[in-house]
Amino acid sequence: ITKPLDFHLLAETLDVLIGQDDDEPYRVLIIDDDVDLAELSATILSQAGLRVEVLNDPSELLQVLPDFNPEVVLLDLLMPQASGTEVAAVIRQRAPRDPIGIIILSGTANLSSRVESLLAGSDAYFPKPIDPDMLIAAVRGRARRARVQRMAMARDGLTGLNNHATVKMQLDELMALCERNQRPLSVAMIDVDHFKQVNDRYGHLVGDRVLANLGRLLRNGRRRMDVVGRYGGEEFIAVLPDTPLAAAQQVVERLRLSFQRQRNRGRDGEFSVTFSAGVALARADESVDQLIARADQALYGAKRGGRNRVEL
Ligand code: GH3
Ligand code: MG
Ligand code: MG
Ligand code: MG
Repeated sequence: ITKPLDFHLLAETLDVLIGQDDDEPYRVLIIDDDVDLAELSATILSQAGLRVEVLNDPSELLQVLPDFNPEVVLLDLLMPQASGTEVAAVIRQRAPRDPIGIIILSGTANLSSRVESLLAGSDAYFPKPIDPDMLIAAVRGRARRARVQRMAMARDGLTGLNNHATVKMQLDELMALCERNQRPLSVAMIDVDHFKQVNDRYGHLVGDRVLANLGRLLRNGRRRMDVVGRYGGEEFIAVLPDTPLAAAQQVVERLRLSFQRQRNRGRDGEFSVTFSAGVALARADESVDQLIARADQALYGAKRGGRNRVEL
């Protein structure tokens, strides 16, 4: 006889596997015109450790959604301003790829409006009143899924680094933060040297492994505050907050040396690969794109100057 599955342990193991710290509570947005029922659900869910915000008027949805960024929206079906079905449709339309969970609760709805709410893109329907444990399980299950999927979508599949869209968003935020606090912020654009030759000589799978190794090196070699991402094919970006230009150059120089020292196995023996990098310091009132363009210019200088070097 096999032991029954310990679901609690399983859930914990899953969190460890995806590297998720449960310090950050799941966020739930409750939208219900019935103030008392909304408060009841809010109390149940906050006592279960979730972070809850309540809207009694769905027309405020678009003000709250971007800032609160919930993993789950819990919707009442019948509301005077807009039905839960309409709200669900709006949420799906504004971000079709977002795995945000939408759960509908209703006491009085007829079958066709329940069916419609599911067709509009909600994930589940529960009649009110819902058992508190069921509510917690439904919300937490959806929230975990949404968070895991969001994390997977923010990453690059080959290297596990933040992808282009994520890292640009993070750069935007960090630039604003450093400017507010009058701290320097530097950016490095990193481009693997003669990478086409690596693919041509050793094949794309070996090339992939080189990129994955560089991704690991950047992730492990970065300081705690630094953000590294895969900008495109064989191009990477490092965002170094609170770092003046000279210090940034040192950090990237250190990474360049460790990458150069890595041995890669090809079909006719070992080989090493290098990268070039351009570093730029953010200026006040500069846009993300302007800063990246200046780091790119520095990178171009490094390529022209003979590659395997870091230029400002
Ligand atoms: P340079 O030193 O001037 O940067 O030369 P390069 O050969 O690195 O530059 P180029 O832009 O000519 O070639 C980049 C190559 O990177 C071409 C492309 O096939 C390869 N590449 C981009 N993404 C991947 C990937 O995910 N895996 C592999 N194996 N190759 C990739
Ligand atoms: Mg209602
Ligand atoms: Mg390139
Ligand atoms: Mg290249």
